[in-house]
This record gives sequence, C-alpha cells and structure tokens, in this order.
Amino acid sequence: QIKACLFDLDGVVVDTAKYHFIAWRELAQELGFDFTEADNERLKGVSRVRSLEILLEIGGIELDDKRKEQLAAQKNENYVGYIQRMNPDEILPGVEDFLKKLKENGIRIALGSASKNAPLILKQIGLTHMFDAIIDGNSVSKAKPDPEVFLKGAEALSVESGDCVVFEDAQAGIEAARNAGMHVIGIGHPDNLKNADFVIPGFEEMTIEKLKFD
Ligand code: B16
Ligand code: MG
Repeated sequence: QIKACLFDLDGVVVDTAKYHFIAWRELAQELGFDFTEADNERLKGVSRVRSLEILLEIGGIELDDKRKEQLAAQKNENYVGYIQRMNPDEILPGVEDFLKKLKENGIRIALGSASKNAPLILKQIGLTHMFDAIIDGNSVSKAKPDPEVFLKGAEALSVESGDCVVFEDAQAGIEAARNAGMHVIGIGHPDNLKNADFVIPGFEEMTIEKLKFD
C-alpha cells in the first residue's frame, strides 16, 4: 500500500532543464567554447558544482576552486533571472491533476530535488502548498544516486521507505530511489531509465490505480 509519493522537480514537475541549458551555454561561450543540448543531458539531476565540473571538462579547462565558485554563482544568477519569470503554465501536463488525486486519496506528497532553487520554482508555478515536505539541494549533503534526499523525504512524512514511490527522470535519481528501498516510476523513455518499476512518458498517463506494487 503506497502512502507517499516523492517527486523530483526538474524533468518531472517542470522543464527547468531548458533554462539550465541557456545559462550554462552562456557561461561556456564566455569561456570560449560551445555547449550543446546533448552535452546538457549530462547535467540532468546532477548538482550545481558537479555540473560546472562537467562543463569545464567538455571545454578542456582547468580552474582553481575560487574561480569555480565564482562561475557557479554567475551561472546561478543568470539562471535565477529565467526562473523568476516562470508561471503556472509551465507545470508539465497532468502533474497538477495527479497531485490533486493524491490529496483526495490521502497519499502524502514530498519533493526530492537536487536544486537549491526548488522553493523559488515551486512558488513561481504556484504549487508550494501541494507539498507536505520539501527536501532540496539546501537540505542534503549527498547527491543522487545517494538515497539521502528521498530518505529525508520519507522521514519528514513519517512513512516507511517500502510504502513510498519516487517519480524520476534521471538515471541517478532512479538509483537513489532504489538505494532508499523505494518503488520508482520513470518519467521519459524506457531506454534511458533502467531499473524503474515502469516508465511513463508523462503524468497524463498516470492514475492512482497504477500505484500498486507486489
Ligand atoms: P540548482 P532535479 C536538478 O534538479 C537539475 O536536474 C540539475 O540539472 C541541476 O544542476 C540541479 O538540480 C541543481 O540545481 O543549480 O538550481 O541548485 O532534477 O534534482 O529536480
Ligand atoms: Mg530531474
């Protein structure tokens, strides 16, 4: 019996990857190299610091920690400029209806995101009130596939891991859910999401009835 649903943010509730992409690409261009949408795939679900390291690796650039910190802050300032203009139209199809159904059925809801900007994004899209607990990049020290973010979510809701299901669009997030001993539903294409209980293209295909696992 599922008692709680834990949601990743980017790629599950909203598509903020497109804003991350614009902001990272601007930084890459400033540093003198190109950054493609295919490169951006590697940053999904990955922390800000790690994302910068991958970006610098792509550009073949080595920098000291102080400079890296400056660049991560610069990218974030730019990114925040984009997400400040987000609105409820950007909630991915079917998400809001599914959240409402969970509430009607007494199933608890938590956010489990790597993003330190998660509270701002939820505010902009008007969904903060739907979450019983918000665990984000500000409250975790270990990145996915470490299970910390989801274990903290289950703890905040006082629900056992085995009674939780995670919704994730990134392989590292699927692994994190598995490492937490939770059920996991992939959002996207099965080819890119191994080890999920099942994969759906989006929430328009999701129902309460599908929350049954052996
Ligand atoms: P921030 P998620 C992740 O969100 C993004 O997928 C990833 O691309 C980003 O680097 C990370 O958040 C950190 O975001 O710079 O805003 O703290 O998929 O875990 O919701
Ligand atoms: Mg994600």
